[in-house]
Amino acid sequence: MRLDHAMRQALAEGRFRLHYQPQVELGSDRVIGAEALIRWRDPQRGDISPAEFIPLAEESGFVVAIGDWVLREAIAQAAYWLGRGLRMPIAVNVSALQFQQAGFVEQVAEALHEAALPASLLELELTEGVLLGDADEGLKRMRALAGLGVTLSIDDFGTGYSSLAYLKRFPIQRLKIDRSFVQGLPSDASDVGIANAIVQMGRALGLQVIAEGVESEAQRDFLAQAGCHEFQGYLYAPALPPEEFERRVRPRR
Ligand code: G
Ligand code: G
Ligand code: MN
Ligand code: NA
Repeated sequence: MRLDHAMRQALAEGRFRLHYQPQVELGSDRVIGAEALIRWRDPQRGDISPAEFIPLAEESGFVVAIGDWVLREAIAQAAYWLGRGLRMPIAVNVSALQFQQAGFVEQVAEALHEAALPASLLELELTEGVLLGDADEGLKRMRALAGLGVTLSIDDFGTGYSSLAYLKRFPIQRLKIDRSFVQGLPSDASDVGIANAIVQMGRALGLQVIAEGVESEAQRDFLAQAGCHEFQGYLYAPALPPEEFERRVRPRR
């Protein structure tokens, strides 16, 4: 069976899961949020990485259907946790194609409403590619989403096309430093320069800055002294099944 077909079947049969990677605050080590990352275990093929099937889904357009499911599932999880007294913002990856669908904003609003989830507990991670194409329409959508109270962030920041002018105009609250720039810290001079520049630019624009792919204390310490105070990466935890995430965040219950 072709992967594309298997993917459609997986969605229909409810085989996708979301795992949640902690986002941690400097100093307190408090978990301040979670990034939802899709997981797929196929009975025949075993685990299939989203790095493999998401690009394929983007090509075929099926990523829109997957993205709808991810959005609803993440919102349901945040609402479930909230009901259990755990107030945990969840960040969802939104592919450019999904963002550009007519009715995307309404869909987000409706999903939040149905789950009775405060919009402040949803973050949408956009890539710089979202801003390609119709930039005016994109800006309109971002403003409407921000107007709902949803947090918007730029994922994989530094790898795409966004100009500084865009950053100034767009209602973005957060930059996520791409892990490719974290990897070589603190020894690689280019990574040092890029990481410093992103943190300083973020601060100048009044944005939160979170570093992705933080694997070592040396990386974390460098980022901290550069002024970045939020981290995500294997140093803390990989993406975890929701029950395990909850146990880690709240050891006793
Ligand atoms: O979780 P992992 O590191 O294996 O993810 C690999 C890639 O797949 C990353 O680029 C990540 O952004 C992407 N990805 C994971 N989950 C989702 C999702 O729910 N939606 C989209 N569009 N991309 C995802
Ligand atoms: O593209 P995006 O930033 O959404 O992708 C997140 C991806 O990074 C996920 O596949 C996740 O599993 C992976 N990831 C998370 N933490 C680390 C880390 O510390 N090191 C590496 N190499 N990958 C990580
Ligand atoms: Mn992401
Ligand atoms: Na990234």
